[in-house]
Amino acid sequence: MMRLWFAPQTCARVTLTALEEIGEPFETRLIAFMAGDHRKPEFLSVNPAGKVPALETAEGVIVQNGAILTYLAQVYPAAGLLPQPEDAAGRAYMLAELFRCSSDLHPLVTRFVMSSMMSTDAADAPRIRAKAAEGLAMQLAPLEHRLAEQSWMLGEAWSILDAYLAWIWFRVTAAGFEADRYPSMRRHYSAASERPSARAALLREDAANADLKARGLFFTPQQLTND
Ligand SMILES: N[C@@H](CCC(=O)N[C@@H](CS)C(=O)NCC(=O)O)C(=O)O
Repeated sequence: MMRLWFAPQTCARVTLTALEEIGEPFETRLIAFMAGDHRKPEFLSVNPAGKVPALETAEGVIVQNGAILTYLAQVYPAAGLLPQPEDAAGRAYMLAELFRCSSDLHPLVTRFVMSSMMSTDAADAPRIRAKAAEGLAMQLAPLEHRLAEQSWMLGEAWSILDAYLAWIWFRVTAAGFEADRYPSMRRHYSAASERPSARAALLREDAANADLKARGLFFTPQQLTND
């Protein structure tokens, strides 16, 4: 059985949603950041980079959301996580959308949400946050435009990229990013959150949050910002 190492509210939500969409049984292991689990030997032996998500499979540990999602999409094609074009250009187009989430948007999310952790000088935080907001606005504008024309990231069919974008939107809006200027992103977020796999993933996060709360290790997205 696959085992996902995850933490609630993090980008591991995307992999969690993918596993729920597949519908095969899987185990989860909670990483409590506030307890420093991500720097402890048990987790570092799974992912030496100390980051979630990490997915243990029969074929070994797979890390990086982008790699995990392409792996799951190929191993479980019936789940329809990602299109599987056979031509090089079609595949490149699909991967570009995946990398847009993992390589362009996610680093901006981190800088926007946790700007005080991006410099040794706390006084830099407002500038880092403002610059990240600028980058987010630039990256989200074409997506807003696209989602005004079509239901999902890749057209009229849902893909796991929609769960990725929904997580990005959740993270930045919880940290105060201006949402009103993006009506199509808001519509997309609501639709993506209604998906049964997204609801199931959130239920797992709720259970993890209850565990963290009981241990005094819970934090809200807002507590991680500079606000
Ligand atoms: N590029 C990685 C990023 C993973 C990542 O940064 N995960 C965060 C949570 S959203 C994390 O585990 N941070 C802890 C750390 O960097 O120490 C991926 O897409 O999987």
